[in-house]
Amino acid sequence: MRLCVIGLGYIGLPTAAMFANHGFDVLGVDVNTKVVEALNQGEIMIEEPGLQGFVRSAVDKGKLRASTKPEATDAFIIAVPTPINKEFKADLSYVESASAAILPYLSAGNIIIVESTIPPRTITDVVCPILERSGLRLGEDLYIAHCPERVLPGQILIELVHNNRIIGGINEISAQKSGELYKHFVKGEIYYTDSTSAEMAKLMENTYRDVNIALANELALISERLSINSLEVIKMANKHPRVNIHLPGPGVGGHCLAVDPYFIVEKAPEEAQLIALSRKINNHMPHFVVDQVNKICQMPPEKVAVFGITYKGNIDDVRESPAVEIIHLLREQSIEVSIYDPYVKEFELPLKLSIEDAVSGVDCVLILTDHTEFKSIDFTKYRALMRQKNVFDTKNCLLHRGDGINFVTLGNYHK
Ligand code: SAJ
Repeated sequence: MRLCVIGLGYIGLPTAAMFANHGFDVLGVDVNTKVVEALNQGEIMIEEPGLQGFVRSAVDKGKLRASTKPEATDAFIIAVPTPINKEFKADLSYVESASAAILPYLSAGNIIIVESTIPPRTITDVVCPILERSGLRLGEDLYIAHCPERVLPGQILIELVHNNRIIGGINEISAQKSGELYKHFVKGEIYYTDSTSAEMAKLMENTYRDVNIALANELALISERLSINSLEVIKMANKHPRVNIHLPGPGVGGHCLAVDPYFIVEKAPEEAQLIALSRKINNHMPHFVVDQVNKICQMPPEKVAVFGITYKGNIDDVRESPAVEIIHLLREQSIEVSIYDPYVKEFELPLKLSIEDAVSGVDCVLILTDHTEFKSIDFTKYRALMRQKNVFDTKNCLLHRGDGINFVTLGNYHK
């Protein structure tokens, strides 16, 4: 079976390789010629465990190739980005142009699946009207479905196979036909629904997590006021069989949790009050962190070492990372920032290449990401290099907390 995957990013590329390694003839399409050229050589331009070898094996078998233009195939999967614009509304231009780009190649019997995260009603109100221009009958000649991706960066290849999938068709046959495709590799359950329910379910998954984290972050703020250890409180509360409070931190980052809730707010601003407030609470955390840095230091801080700038641990992705905002806020206060993140190759500011270099002369070490290798750092070893001996761990990840350093953990203000 022939398949065309539009968009070769964090979702499209692993999905294309997955189908190709399961016997499909896959054409990956991307507007970025560098991505296309690299893929045709078996090379990838994103970091994801196991992906390089997986892609190479599909390319070597002749099952996966790339182009800047689609071709006529049996099925099309759209996996392009849906960023947020300045008005906090979904920018659907990539979904629209991908839908329009496949029009000349469509024929009766084709399956069209949108995996991109989209606001509710996008399939019916935006994608279907574009596909109607093909002259083919939707739901009869063309089978259309939304099948949201749900994989966690860092374990995409495992989750693609083992996660449950939701398939929302514009009618039952569309959902069934789309499900047949995924059955080739999905080991989790496949659940069928309508396209709008699938769109909203995907958004609610990430919104649930964002709202839950906002609750944890609010608790961290309360715990500072009341001198409580909120981390201990969460641990204890979660011993209840029906409670699962998430963890506080320096803010919520990434292109999913920090973005998707706005797609709901955009569509129902009057009603989506809790969702909007949660975004506000999480967006406030970088300010709280910077205030804390000022409080922790015995003398006004002049230099701070930031450890970790990615939006979460063990990845190279800095999109929407709270660390970027925190660095910006520190610099606004004329505090010099030295940055250390072994996962990041390029950033808008220079990166330090060693721990010694990063902590030299600083008033506070600020841990913003829980990369595994940070956990075992013993900062007491670097004590002499620091001007003021403060370490602020916003991820509660450090294992060594020896003497001679003032260790503070975000959320633990128990006195
Ligand atoms: N975070 C906290 N406290 C927590 C958990 C996370 O502050 O207790 C922060 C992280 O540090 C990070 C942010 O939240 O900054 C998001 O991280 P994440 O691990 O929760 O999620 P993502 O954005 O990497 O991936 C999410 C996943 N969604 C859910 O778990 C419901 C993933 O399955 C989705 O496929 C992905 O969004 C997506 O593409 O939508």
